[in-house]
Amino acid sequence: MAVLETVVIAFWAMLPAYVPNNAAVLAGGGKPIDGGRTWGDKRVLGDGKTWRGTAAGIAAGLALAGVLSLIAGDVSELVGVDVPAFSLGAAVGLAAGAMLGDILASFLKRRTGRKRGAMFPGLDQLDFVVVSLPLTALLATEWFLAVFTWQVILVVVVLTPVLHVTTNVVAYKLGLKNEPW
Ligand code: CTP
Ligand code: K
Ligand code: MG
Repeated sequence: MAVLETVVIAFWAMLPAYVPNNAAVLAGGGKPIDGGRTWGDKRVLGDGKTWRGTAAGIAAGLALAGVLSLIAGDVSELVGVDVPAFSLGAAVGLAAGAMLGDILASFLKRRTGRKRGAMFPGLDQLDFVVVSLPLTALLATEWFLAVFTWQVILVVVVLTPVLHVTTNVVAYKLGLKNEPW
């Protein structure tokens, strides 16, 4: 498979996992998932993980997967690369997995003494990949094996941190996010 083709498929297939984080930033606020609870002297998750942000993130990922599935045929023809439609299991795995990965990352950040918004290089950029891919493999095994070849996974691991850093810097400059990471 040509490199550019692999990049197109990797980006397309990951979109339902990329969008939830950004939607959560835009919609966030309200009741924190941990209800303010602490474990020891530290919060379990912190005020940065809210029910509203999580629900909006998952909804945005699912909606995007639906739209992409509708246009997959036309886009494939247009760009000359066979981009896949998303099965329901794949959409849920990618969208919910992304939010779950972000939440688990916050749990790890709090356990390691990092305050809300603190940076955790590596984890910040790949938390959602680490959970969304295995969850998708579990919920939509056939779809996952057909789309996520090892080449696609390699591109995802390289491309995701680059996209993550770029979108967060832009969101920060636009005043949508408190920190540029
Ligand atoms: N957000 C949310 N619910 C989520 C994820 C994010 O409401 N499940 C919103 C919050 O307003 C959060 C913002 O998006 O502050 C930025 O997300 P993120 O950088 O993941 O959270 P942080 O505030 O940096 O908190 P943490 O240190 O726990 O990552
Ligand atoms: K995060
Ligand atoms: Mg943050």
